Amino acid sequence: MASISAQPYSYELPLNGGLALIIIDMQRDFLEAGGFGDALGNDVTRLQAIVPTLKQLLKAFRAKQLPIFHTIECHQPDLSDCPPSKRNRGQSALKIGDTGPMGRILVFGEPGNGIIPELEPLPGETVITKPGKGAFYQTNLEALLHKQGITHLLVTGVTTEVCVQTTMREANDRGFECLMVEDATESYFPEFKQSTLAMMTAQGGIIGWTAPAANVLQALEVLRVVGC
Ligand code: C5J
Repeated sequence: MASISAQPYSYELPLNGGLALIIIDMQRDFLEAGGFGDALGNDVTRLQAIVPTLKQLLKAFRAKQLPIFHTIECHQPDLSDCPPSKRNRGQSALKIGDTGPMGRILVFGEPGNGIIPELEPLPGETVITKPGKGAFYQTNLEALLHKQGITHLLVTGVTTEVCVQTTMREANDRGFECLMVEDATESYFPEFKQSTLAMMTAQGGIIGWTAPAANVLQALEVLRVVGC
């Protein structure tokens, strides 16, 4: 085992290829003006801060040919997978399915729904399209992880307290050992990010671990040295 220095205590990495990186919803809809996050009244520029860190993690995982999963929050063009409760929630001028400056809000295939160009998935990386906040809801993510023998997940992306937290809780309930990378996740609300990190690790890591990307990258380097 190799260890990541983490909260609330060291996170042991498997040496048998059981580790994956999951990047949640790094989409134009959440990071750019004119998308879903903006329509809800958020300062979307805050989320840009984690892009360089995610690029570093992607580079390290790609170099070691470790599995990478990207997710996209999206709905079918006919909105058949979008419950009215989700579409009607809030009082924004633009709702899911309405046409904004980047195409229809949160609809699969629209320009605004894609992953930002800096983090574009490469061939061979898995892209999970999900209609909910959690990446396990109405997707084949769990089956794919089991099929690839993945037991440990490094969880990143946006937004910390919504889709990232929901996914980590879902993964934890399914028996995956999860670590949220502190500076590879961001929220429109800094206080919600901090609270989420604290909630994950409270009570001896009731949901999992957290650590900065530097600690993760250092541990991945050791993995290379021991030949994994
Ligand atoms: C939200 C997400 N916030 N990716 N989605 O609606 O966190």
